[in-house]
Amino acid sequence: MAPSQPIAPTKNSKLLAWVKEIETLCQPDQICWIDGSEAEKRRLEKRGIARGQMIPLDPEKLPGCFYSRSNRSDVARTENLTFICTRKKEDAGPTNNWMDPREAYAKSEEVLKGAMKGHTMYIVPFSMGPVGSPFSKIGVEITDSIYVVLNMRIMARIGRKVLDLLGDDGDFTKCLHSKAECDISHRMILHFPEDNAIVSTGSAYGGNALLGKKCLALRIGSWHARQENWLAEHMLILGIEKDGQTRYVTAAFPSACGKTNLAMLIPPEGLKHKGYKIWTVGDDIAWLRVGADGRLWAVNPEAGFFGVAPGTNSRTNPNAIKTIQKNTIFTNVLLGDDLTVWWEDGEGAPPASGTTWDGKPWKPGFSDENGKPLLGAHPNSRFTAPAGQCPTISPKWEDPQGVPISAIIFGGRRERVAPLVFETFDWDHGVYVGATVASERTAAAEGKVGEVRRDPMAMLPFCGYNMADYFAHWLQMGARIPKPPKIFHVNWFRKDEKGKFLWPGYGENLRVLEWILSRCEGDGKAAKTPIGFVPTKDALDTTGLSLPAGAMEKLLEVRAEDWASELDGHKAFFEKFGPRLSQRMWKQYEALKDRLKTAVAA
Ligand code: O2Y
Ligand code: MN
Repeated sequence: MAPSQPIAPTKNSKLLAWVKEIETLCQPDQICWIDGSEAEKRRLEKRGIARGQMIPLDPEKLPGCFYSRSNRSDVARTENLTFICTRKKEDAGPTNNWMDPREAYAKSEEVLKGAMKGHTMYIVPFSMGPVGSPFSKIGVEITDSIYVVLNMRIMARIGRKVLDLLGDDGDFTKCLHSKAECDISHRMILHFPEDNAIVSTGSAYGGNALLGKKCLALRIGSWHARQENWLAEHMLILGIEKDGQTRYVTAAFPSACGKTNLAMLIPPEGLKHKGYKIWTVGDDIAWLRVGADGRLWAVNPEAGFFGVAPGTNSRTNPNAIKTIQKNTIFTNVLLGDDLTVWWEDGEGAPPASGTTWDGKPWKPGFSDENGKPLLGAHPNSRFTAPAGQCPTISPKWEDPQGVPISAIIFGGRRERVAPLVFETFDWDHGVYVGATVASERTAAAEGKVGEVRRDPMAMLPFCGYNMADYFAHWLQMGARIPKPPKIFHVNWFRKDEKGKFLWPGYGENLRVLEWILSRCEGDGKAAKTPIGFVPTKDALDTTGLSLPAGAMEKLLEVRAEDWASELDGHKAFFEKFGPRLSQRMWKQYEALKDRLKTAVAA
C-alpha cells in the first residue's frame, strides 16, 4: 500500500530529503508528523491502547498514567551493541565499541529495509534544552513506536514549535529508530558523530530508543561540545537556597549511585533550623557553557525524568513519589489487577494480585522456580514523568541562560578507599579526580560483585569519542573559564569493617553539600592530605545526626597505603590510551604518587 502522505509541515530541505529517504527504505504504511498538541497526545494514547502497547491506569488514583511492558529481552541499555562509528577507529578510542561507518550503514539498512511495513512512521522534531536557548540542540527522531513518541513527549520539547525554530535551513541531528521486532539479533545503537546522525534498531527501551537522551544529549552532544568549547556531561544539577541566595552544583555519579535521589533531596531534620530549600534543575544530564561573566553555566537538556522505579519510595525520594502521581508512563513494573502499579522496595502495600513485568500472575508471597520471591518489577523498571511536576523543580529549570555553577562534584561507590568528601587542589587535579572515578559493582550490576569499574566523569558508556581527547578537552576548558567552579569528590558508600555503611546518605548528604559550598566561599575547615582537602572531623554540621563513635573519623580517613594500590588502577586505566593521553594527566598522576610517598614515609 502506498503511504498516505500528509502535507509536510516544513520546508526544511535537509529534513524533507531525509524523510523521503527513510520512507523509501522503511516502507511505512503511513507517515505522521508530530505537532506536540494535546489532541495528538490523546490520539496516540488511544492508538497505543488499541494495539495493546499501553494500558491506562486507574484514572482516580493515577490520572493520565499508563503502563507499558517491553519485550523481555529488551529491558536495559545494551552497551555491547552500542557503537561509535567514526571513520578512524582511534577517534572512538579504547573505551568504546567501534564500527566502520560504511559497515554500520550497510548493516542497519539490511534491518531497516521494509521494517515499517504495516506500521506508521512518526516524525518527532525535538529540542534538547529549552526551545531557542543558546545551549539547545535540535534533533528529529523518526520512529515506528508510539511508546517512543509518548516518552519523547515527556523527556524533550517536541513538535511544531521546534519545526518553526528549525526553519527552512536549520541543522539537526538525524535520529532514526525502528523497533525491528525488538529482536536482539537486529539490535544496534549506532552513532555517527561525523554525520550528526544516530541509527537505533531492534530495541524499544529507554536509552536505546529515546534517542534524545543518552545518544544525542551525551554521545553526539559530547562530540559537539568538544568542537564548540562546551561540556556535555552525565550530571545532575541542584540549587541550594539559604538566606535568599541560591547556589548551584552539578554532580556526576556512575549509573545506580542515586543521582535522582540527590537531585530531589529533602533537607534533614537537624538542618531545618537553617532554612535550606533545595531546587531540582536536572537529575541526569547537564550541558555547561562559559557565561559572559566568566562563570560556568548549566542547562538540563531534558524535560522529564526517566527514573528507576525499584527502591523509590517516600523514605528514599518523597519528591519522586509526588512527581509520578499523574501523567507518568510506568515501564516494566508490577501491574496490579486494580490498575495501580507497584515495585519492590516501593511505596505502600502491594496490590492483592497483579501481573509481573514479564506477564506472570503475581500475588504477595509468590515464589519463582528457585523458591526466591517472584519479582513483580524488573530491577531496571522505570517511570517517565514530566520534570515540571516535581515539587522541588527550580523556578530556573527552563531558564534559557541556565544556572551558574559553584561546584562540580564527582563520586563513585567505594567501600573503602575514598573518604566521604574531598576538595581537589585546582582544575587540573579536579579533572584527574574526575577521570579516575570508579565504582564497585553491586549485586544488581553485571559482572563480579565488588569489582572496580573505572567510569571517568561517569561518562564511560556515554562519551562519543576517544576519552583521551575528552580529558584533553576538559583540561583545555579550564583555561577558558575565568571563574571556574571548584571540583570535589564524594563517596556516600564507605563501609566499616563489619560491612555496614558509615554514612546515612539521602537527605543527610546536604551536610556534605553545605561544607562544599562553604569551601567555595573560602570558608569551611579542612586538612590538606595527599589526595586533596578533607574536612576536619568537626567541619561538617552534624546537628541532630547521631553517628556511632568514631564513624566521622573513619568516614574522613585517608589511608596512604590504600591509595597506593588505587594508584596502580589509575595507571593501568591511563595506559589504555597510549600516547594520546595528555601529559598533563600523567603529571597529575606523578604528583599524587609523590604526595602519597611522602605521606607513607612520614
Ligand atoms: O536502561 C536504560 O535504558 C536506562 S539507563 C538510564 C536511565 C536514566 C538515567 N540514567 C541512566 C543511566 O544508565 O545512566
Ligand atoms: Mn544516567
